[in-house]
Amino acid sequence: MLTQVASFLSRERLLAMSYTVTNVHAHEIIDSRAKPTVEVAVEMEGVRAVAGVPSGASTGAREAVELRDGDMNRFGGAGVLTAVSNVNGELRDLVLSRSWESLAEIDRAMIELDGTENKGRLGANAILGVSMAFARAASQYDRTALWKWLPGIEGQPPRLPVPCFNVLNGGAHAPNPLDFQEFMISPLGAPNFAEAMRAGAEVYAKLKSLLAAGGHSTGLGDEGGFAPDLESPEEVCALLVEAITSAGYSAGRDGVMIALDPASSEFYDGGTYTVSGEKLSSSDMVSRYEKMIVDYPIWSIEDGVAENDDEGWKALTDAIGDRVQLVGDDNFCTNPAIIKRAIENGVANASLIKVNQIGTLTETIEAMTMCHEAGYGQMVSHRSGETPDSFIADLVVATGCGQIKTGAPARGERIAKYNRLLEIADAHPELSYGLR
Ligand code: 2PG
Ligand code: MG
Repeated sequence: MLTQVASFLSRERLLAMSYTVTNVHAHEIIDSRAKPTVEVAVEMEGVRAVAGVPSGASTGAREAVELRDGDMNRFGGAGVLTAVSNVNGELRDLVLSRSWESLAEIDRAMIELDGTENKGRLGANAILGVSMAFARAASQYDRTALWKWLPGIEGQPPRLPVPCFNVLNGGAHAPNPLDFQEFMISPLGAPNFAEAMRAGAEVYAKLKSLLAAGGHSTGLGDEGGFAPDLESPEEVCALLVEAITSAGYSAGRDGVMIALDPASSEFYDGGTYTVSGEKLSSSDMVSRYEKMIVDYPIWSIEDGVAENDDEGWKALTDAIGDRVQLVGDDNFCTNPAIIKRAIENGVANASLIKVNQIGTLTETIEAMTMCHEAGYGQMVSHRSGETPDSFIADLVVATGCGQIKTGAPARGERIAKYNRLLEIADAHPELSYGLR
């Protein structure tokens, strides 16, 4: 097919004028937690591309619907054969019915076909699989790297992100007594992405030996971080500082800092937070974070308070929003309409970005664009249930938001993303590294 020269920001791209899909096929695969998920293949003339759909454990109530079969005779009800047959039936019919000029066009058509607010009829896991596999197939058809092909964000040119390595797991991701879900290390001061990876891996190794020396388990949680029998978040932060400094890095902005995702909706009930057995009010939580950010080199806190604790979110933002990044995940659900209201109300100052929370790439990029325009940060994220698909590595570079979290620097489904970033970094030394 003839191509046209299209210019997008600083990128010169040779893109097809339209894409004709010759086949779409989905089937059930197994994710990193032994749960079924959807894999979709999209074919265009001479090209076949596959995408795997991720799945969360600590999910926000307003996430787009992940269709599960509920047939207790298969995978305890977690099968995804309905979503698979929605791809192989209605979605395939739609995709093959015409040619598509853009990702946005095919995404909009799928949203319309679904016809619900939350993709509850066809399933976000069905729709997202097609969206991702279409983008990857189209990029291959255009012989363009996926990150160059994906729509970008005006004013946020492509960039290599700071990786936030989840080195110590708790909450819904590990069977230990730790209530906070994620303790991440971010090499903010690294000179480039490869050195950031090295810092992450070296601190991870140090942490392992410190845990072992302290008689703790070095078994892993769902995201590849260690899951020792520790209870206190402060104790973990102190341990991380020790791992960072004994690995030879400074525990600060010029070296490696700490990012937290307490995922506090998981330990919030009836207006009370329970942390290591202690009952805390919303304002107790705010005071606790105020102290933690003074005592430890913490630069980012995600879901510090619960998704429906609106007053807590406002109080937390007012108290420390000028000093640390406050990331909305369970409360925002990568949903442009929800994020818009939060921006208007001055809640948080950044959003987590998970493609399956909203269910299409187009809406994901819309949410990111909205954040960018409001001066909100964006952290692209994996899910705790993952596949070896490295799609989000290309997405984070394309959108230039400067931050990603995709687990520990260990386990295949996590390093698939980090290694893809290393590949892009190696091939494109002209790309800048770091936070925006
Ligand atoms: C989170 C995520 C990813 P889950 O809370 O940010 O780390 O966990 O995929 O279980 O929602
Ligand atoms: Mg989270």
